[in-house]
Formats: sequence, C-alpha cells, structure tokens
Amino acid sequence: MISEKLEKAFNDQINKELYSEYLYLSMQAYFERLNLKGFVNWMSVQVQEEHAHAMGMFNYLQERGGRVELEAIDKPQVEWTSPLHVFEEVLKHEEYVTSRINALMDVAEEVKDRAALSFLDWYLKEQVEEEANVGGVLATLKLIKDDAKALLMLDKDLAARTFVAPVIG
Ligand code: OFO
Repeated sequence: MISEKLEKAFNDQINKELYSEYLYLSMQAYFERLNLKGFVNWMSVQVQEEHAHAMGMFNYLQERGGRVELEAIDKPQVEWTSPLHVFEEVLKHEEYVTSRINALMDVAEEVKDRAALSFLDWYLKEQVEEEANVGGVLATLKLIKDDAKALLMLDKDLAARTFVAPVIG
C-alpha cells in the first residue's frame, strides 16, 4: 500500500503530465496556424508521449492500491511569437517537469518506498531524453534565425518523428 503523502505527490504529478499534454496540444494548434506540418507532427507525438506519461502514473498508483484524484488542468498559453519562442518555452517546461520528478522521488525516498523509486527511475531517464531532444531542435532554430528556407527544411525533418508507445516502469 502506498503512503498518503506519496499518493498525493503522484496525483500532483499526474496533473503536471496532463498539463504538459494540454500545453503541447496548444502548441500543435499554433503550428497548424503557421501551416508548419512537420512541427505539427512533432508536437502531436509529444502530446501522445505526455498522455502515456500521465497514464503510466495513473495505472501505477492504482496497482499500488492508491486512489487517483484528478484535479483541474490549467489553461495553457495560446500564442507565441515564433517557433524559436515555442521551443524556448518547451525546454523551460521540461526542465520544470524534471525538477518535479526529482521532488516526487524525494517524497518516495522520505517514505522509504523503494518500489516507487525504482518505478520512477524510468521517468528520470525519460526527462534526460526529453531535454536532449528539445535542446536539439532549439539549437537548430537558433542557427536558422530568419532563414525561411532553412525553417522549411527543419519542418521536413520534424515530419519524420513517430510515436512509439513507451514501456513504462
Ligand atoms: Fe512528461 O515529460 Fe514532458 O513534460
């Protein structure tokens, strides 16, 4: 059985993951407005990944005999000034999520829940990957600056990203 304190921390993180899904869906809509279909695809994969992250915790909490309590999801931002601005915000957001996963692990450590710590290891590794992926796109966008042709080439690259359902835990 999971402790009440850890149960609450898991529920908070489920909300953060669902907010991430919502935020990236809003960014996906922004790229639709710009008609950048590769960026739309990249974001739609990100949206699916965030949903999988939330569901991984949702299922784990129940498996451990915990109670899932869904909270309201905050309204995400709807406008950005450029693709570069979007990716700056994505990196900031992922860094924040990494800090929240670390905080969740701190709680698991505090209540000496080794099973939860081992489960959360997957999320820690995933955050390293997330930050690296986003950082890569951000670095390219910084090089591109106002070069429309180069932006369209990046758009073509991002169209190749596919969603692979993660095996969590
Ligand atoms: Fe769930 O990793 Fe991004 O937020």
